[in-house]
Amino acid sequence: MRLWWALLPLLPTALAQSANDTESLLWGAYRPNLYFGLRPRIPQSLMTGLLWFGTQDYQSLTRARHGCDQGDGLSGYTWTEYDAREGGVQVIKDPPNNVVITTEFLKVPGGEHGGSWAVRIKGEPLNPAFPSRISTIFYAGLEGLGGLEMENEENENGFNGPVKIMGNSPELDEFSVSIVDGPNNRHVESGPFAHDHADRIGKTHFAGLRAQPGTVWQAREFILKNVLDHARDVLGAYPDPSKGLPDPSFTLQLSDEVYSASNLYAVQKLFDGPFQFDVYYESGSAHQPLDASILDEGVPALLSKYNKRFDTVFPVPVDYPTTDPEALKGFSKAITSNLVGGIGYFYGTSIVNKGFRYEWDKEEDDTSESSSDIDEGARLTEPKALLTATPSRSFFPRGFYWDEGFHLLHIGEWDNDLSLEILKDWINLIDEDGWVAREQILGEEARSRVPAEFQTQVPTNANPPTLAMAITAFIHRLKTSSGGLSDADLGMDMGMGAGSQIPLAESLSSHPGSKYLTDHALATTYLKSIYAPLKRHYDWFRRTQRGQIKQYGRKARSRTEAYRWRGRSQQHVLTSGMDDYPRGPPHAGELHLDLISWMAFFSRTMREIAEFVGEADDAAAFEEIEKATIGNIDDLHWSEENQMYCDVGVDDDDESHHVCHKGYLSIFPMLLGLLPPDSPHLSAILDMVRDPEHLWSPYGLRSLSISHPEFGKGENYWKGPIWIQMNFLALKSLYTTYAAQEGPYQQRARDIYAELRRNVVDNEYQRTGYVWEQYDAVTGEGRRSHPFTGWTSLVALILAEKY
Ligand code: 6A9
Repeated sequence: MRLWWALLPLLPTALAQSANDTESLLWGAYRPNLYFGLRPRIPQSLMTGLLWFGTQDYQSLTRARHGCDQGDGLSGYTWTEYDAREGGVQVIKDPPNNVVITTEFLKVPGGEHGGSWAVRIKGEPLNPAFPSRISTIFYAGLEGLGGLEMENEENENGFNGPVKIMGNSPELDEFSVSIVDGPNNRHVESGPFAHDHADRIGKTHFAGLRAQPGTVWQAREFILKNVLDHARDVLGAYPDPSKGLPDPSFTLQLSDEVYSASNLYAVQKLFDGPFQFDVYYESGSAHQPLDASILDEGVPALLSKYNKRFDTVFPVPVDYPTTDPEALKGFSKAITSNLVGGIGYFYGTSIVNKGFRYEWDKEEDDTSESSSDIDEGARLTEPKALLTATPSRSFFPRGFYWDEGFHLLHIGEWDNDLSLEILKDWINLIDEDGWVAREQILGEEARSRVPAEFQTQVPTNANPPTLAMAITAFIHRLKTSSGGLSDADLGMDMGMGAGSQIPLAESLSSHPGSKYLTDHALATTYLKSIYAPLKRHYDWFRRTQRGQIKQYGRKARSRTEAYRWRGRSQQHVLTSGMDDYPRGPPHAGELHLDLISWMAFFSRTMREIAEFVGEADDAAAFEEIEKATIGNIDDLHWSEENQMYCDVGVDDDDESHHVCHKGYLSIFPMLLGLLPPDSPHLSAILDMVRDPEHLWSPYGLRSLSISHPEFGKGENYWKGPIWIQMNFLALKSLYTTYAAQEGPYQQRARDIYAELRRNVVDNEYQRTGYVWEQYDAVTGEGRRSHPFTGWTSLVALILAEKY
């Protein structure tokens, strides 16, 4: 009895922990546009970041590294391990400055405000035969309410001791940030680059700056200006960036000044050779002072735990043909870690133009502006918050709607509850009409990376509803984890070797991101909470992207289910996601095969979720629509003459006809698993897929047939190049449906699956260092943006056969 009373105060905590463990997700490398930047998931709060530059000349200062930029010439920046709740390790190789920098990030739970964390930043010469003289600047800036204060006194000549910044904010409460040198940083007195003013090297300088509200993200500019102003004070003039250092004893450094009411503190260290320093963020309520031992012990523990779990969740199959399974695992780990380490938290306004319509998108009573008025109706929205993965840290460090559904398939396997947190944020973006903007460019920092002409989003424009895939995947995980469905029911038991089934109970119990898979009531509550907005979103698609059924409709079994992407231009259908894929000329009467396929898939997901949350009537209605839509795919889009699925176009005489371009579009009903395994059209699709004269290449399926007259022409974005996420869809539908279920083409589907999987994995794997946005349709070489660890990371799922 006594014991029971003693435990009572603990109860609320225990209960709170049964909900999604959002505390462990408060902090993260949520500034993926930076090489290294931590922030919490709080709109206005503490922003931290790392800058570095070589001290050999002034040019190196102007090329100070901060935001990920292909122009920096780094040979790689890769999270080798990253777990959103625990931390990770990133390796950054910077040949121009002859340094490899490692960032080790460790979360330390405790207290009531999202815990503490520790970071170790290490540098080593890439080539020890050459000098490596680096200056690092770590900063912490506070947005919003609260304050920051430096504990140290100003010190003109620099010093060696630790630096401590005290702070508080409404959400984080009391905290401190300390920056502490490692034990072996080289003091220049003993090194080969010793010189008169050795006291400046190996020592610490700092500055306290004032950043106006909403500008802390520009820390790099403010900090470099302070360094240059200091140089001007010492030299009598701003240094000439085209020249080397005027005096070898002179080092570029911060001013060692602290302005009153500073909200941005920068702490600089100057190193010669290998270095190491730690940053400790201590949450006051945790009452746990941090020191080097937390990293000394915590990082190896984190790595060993990560590696063990990786083997369970994404095992490299023992029978996968490779000479170097360890390297293959390292690759799979890195792409998974970079996808998760590429998750960002964004907050701010975006630009929306409600008035814009193309001519062919105008309804009869439409009074909206014409295309020439595009800018007039552009307005800033209310600020919104979004936790999301990002396609590319250097090129596209922001949220993209249809990319995210793919990201969540991968993230959800590693950390189910994290994928639900992200999904929830996207669901929260659904507006009262049911619309979500394709590209989420939230706030000034995000906008600074996007040319003005690409910033405006239009509320009549859609993008493939891939969030439906994430919801379906969650429901399937739920069913498998609670034993409700057998593997065979889910089409996973194919006897294809590998044997990659998760020992689910084992991997679930060991990770905090599995609460929603083990607690059925929690899962149901979650699905109920997203059901209404999701339905609004679905209704928006059906209402606003509806197509007209004309002549072709004579044989259509449904009069309603036909679809057309709005917002296309003459040459592009950006809304479809396949920007320059060939289509017919724009017309109010055209019908798009990919969109009707997505709508069939979305209807299926709506049915699944409605069943799960007990909305039986809705489920029946969705099922009707799903059937009608799948029926209309055949009735409206199958061309008997061409033996393929096609768009529908309208010619000058107002006659409908099929618009057929062999490529990803033509195989959509198969990609999304909509065709039954005994469909008479499956054989033609598989033929096209497997034909080297069309889609088949030794590196994956091409977006457009190599025999198509437009293959490789123009921008050549979706006119041939190989996209991994589309190959993933093909592999997924083959594995779970066409190769798994009995049918006339089962064996052929199996053969194609096995070959395609190897082609995709082996091509990727040979390109060490970076993964790319797409791959050349003829040579398989990486093309366009890199690193691109958004949906290209799906290779890890393909390798482990986690579909
Ligand atoms: C242009 C230029 C610094 C294009 O991965 C994101 C999207 C995909 O959703 C889409 O299917 N990518 C694909 O066709 C990249 C889109 C980039 C648009 C922004 C601004 C800024 O350059």
